[in-house]
Amino acid sequence: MEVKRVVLATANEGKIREIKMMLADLPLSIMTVKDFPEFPGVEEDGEDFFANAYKKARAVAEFTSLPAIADDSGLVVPALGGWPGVKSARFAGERATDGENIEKLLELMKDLPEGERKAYFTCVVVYCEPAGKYESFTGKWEGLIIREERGKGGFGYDPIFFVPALGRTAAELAPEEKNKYSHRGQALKALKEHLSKSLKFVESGRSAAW
Ligand code: ITT
Repeated sequence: MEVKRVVLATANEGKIREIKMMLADLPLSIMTVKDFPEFPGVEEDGEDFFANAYKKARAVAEFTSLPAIADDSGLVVPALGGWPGVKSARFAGERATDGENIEKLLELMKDLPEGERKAYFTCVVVYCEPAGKYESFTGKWEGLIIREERGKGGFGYDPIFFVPALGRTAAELAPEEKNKYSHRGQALKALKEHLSKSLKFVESGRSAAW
């Protein structure tokens, strides 16, 4: 089977690892924006996750003339009015590290009782072809924000995101396990079904999208 190229419109290593693992068994050659150092980047000024994901996927597909996959995701804490939300990556500042973002969130939540520590991760994945045709896929993962970090896996807010049904934080899950339950895993599962169908379609010689 011919291998098709796609470009991941993300520079986040944690996302890249998880997306590559989820799509590993498709006949795809997966590149990232890092393979296009002259790509100027995208300002993430959208009002919601979809707007940012679409903007990233569209810009990379146009720039590279290849199909692109973007992920916009974040942690939503209803007791904080939805924060950090679309600002999750830069919650503690423009170049904030995961540790600084966690520290800021824990400080803001320090007086919140257990009943108000519910949170969820959300993810919108957009797949966009160079001509502009696109599809989007979503996922949501519910949990609780605990008071101290637990676990070394994953990235971002994973060490403080506790999943009651699993009895562990997202950072205590093996990578395959995180992909099985996570917001990103759910969105990518739907993308994968979509891509599997399109790849079969291409194999039968009826589409020029790739
Ligand atoms: P790109 O725009 O290059 O994809 P980014 O990190 O700036 O990378 P986002 O704007 O989508 O991406 O921000 C997502 C942030 O939400 C991410 O940096 C984490 O802080 C948090 N996040 C998203 N998914 C997560 C996950 O699975 N585990 C932990 N934190 C996550």
